[in-house]
Amino acid sequence: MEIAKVRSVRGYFYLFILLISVLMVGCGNHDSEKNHTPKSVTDYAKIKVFGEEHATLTAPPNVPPPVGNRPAKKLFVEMEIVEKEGEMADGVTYMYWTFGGSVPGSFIRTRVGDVVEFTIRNHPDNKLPHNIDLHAVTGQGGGAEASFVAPGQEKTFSFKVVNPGLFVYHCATAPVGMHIANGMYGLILVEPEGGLPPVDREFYVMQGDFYTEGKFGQQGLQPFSMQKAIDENPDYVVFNGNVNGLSGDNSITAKVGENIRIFFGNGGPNLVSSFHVIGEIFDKVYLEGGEQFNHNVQTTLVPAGGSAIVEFVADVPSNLVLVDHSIFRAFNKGALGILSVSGEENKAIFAGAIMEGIYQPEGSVIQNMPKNELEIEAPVNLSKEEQIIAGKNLYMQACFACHQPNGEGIPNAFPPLAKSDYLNADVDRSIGILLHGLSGEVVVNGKSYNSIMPAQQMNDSEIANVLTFIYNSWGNSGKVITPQMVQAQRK
Ligand code: HEC
Ligand SMILES: [Cu+2]
Repeated sequence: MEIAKVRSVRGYFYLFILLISVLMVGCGNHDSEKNHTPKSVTDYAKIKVFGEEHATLTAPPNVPPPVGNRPAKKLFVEMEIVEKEGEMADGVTYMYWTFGGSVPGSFIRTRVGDVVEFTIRNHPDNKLPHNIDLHAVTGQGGGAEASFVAPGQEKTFSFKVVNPGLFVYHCATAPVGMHIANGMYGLILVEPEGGLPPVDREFYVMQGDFYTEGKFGQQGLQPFSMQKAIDENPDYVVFNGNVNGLSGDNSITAKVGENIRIFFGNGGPNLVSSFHVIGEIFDKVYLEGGEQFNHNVQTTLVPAGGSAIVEFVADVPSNLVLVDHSIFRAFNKGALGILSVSGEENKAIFAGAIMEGIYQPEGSVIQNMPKNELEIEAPVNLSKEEQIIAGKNLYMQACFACHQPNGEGIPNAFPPLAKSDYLNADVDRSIGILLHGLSGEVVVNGKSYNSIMPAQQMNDSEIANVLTFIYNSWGNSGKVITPQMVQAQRK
């Protein structure tokens, strides 16, 4: 009797839902583009899979090819967790924990109804256990428990994606905040049936905040600061893992007239992003990475552990600047990226003088100029003596703190430049060290050093001068280094 009553109430409820759905289908199409009534999860769960496929994964800023019209499949995803040192900013390194070797981790592209068979491997050289919580997963911990894996182990777990959208994944091993803060996040896209509408270019960009013992720009390997993370006071707020992650050599490019789609995620761990592109307006934003979209948006709010898909046509040539519009993060903490758009001007849209070349943000701390920009200053033809004088000045600014005023270095920490067999053996190698920095083991005068020498922000003639000074001091070989020799190494 009780049960029968419940049943009939439930019956009315279903009838009601049905009625609502019919009404919504009837009048829901104000927008000319398809903004269809989402199917229910149970509907999507019923989608049958046809065949199998190995997923292509990509590192940022690239995304795998669209799913298009393919049916739902059994999709094999394989991902390796790698703990590795990488560059946070010029001269600053950080021990990143990564999904697939990059920050953000590998991009996974699926379609609704796919059954994903996910194999996660924890590299034997790693120090810690990890796991993965995918926001696209309906199930305990988003897969966290099922994927918990120790170094040198692998785990396979399986799930069906039943909600289309753009989802964050992240590590959820304790201390969770620390694993995310070290770079353990990425995006998984679940395309709707029939795929997203095609565009000309797609990019993968993710914001993250980082907490280091040293303040912004402090040189060398910077350890994670738990206290700053708890205080939510990051030193770095960046796109694609580091200050140069989306600028300089890592800038993205497009042509005028192209339709551009950015899959934007926010790994956090703490900050909410006010994602904005200086010089464009988003024609379309899939709010929070879901199925609803808005048009003509200037800035979209992306929560930590959330996403958005933004689309726009690059109408005029320019360097579009991607920022978190909490603007100190952009100009002082690294949240700045460049999308360089080339092509024909369109005076009807933008009649002002279009600045060609590199966007130079205020605040000189961010070095996002491409390296060859430093060569613009014409090399001055100095005599050997003039080079030595200029070089000594530079040495006393840039090198003596580590290598010491007399070039003797500091035992076990900084190798000597005085009578250095390593230095004298190879001029081009020395130039390369100033250009790119040096890490790993080196043996100088029979003693081994294993530390980090930061790359120097110097132009060609400065490098030539400082090296000529060193080669002509403290019993070294007396060689002269010219700006041309440096230029040759830069290329
Ligand atoms: C922050 C400290 C630091 C600064 C500043 C620094 N170096 Fe180094 N340098 C090192 C370390 C550490 C190594 C060894 C790197 C390794 O073991 O991997 C090194 C190695 C070298 C080497 C090769 C090893 C040798 O002794 O021949 C050269 C050459 C060199 N530095 C030149 C310079 C010059 C020139 C400058 C200034 C423009 C400079 N360094 C500034 C720390 C520094
Ligand atoms: Cu982890």
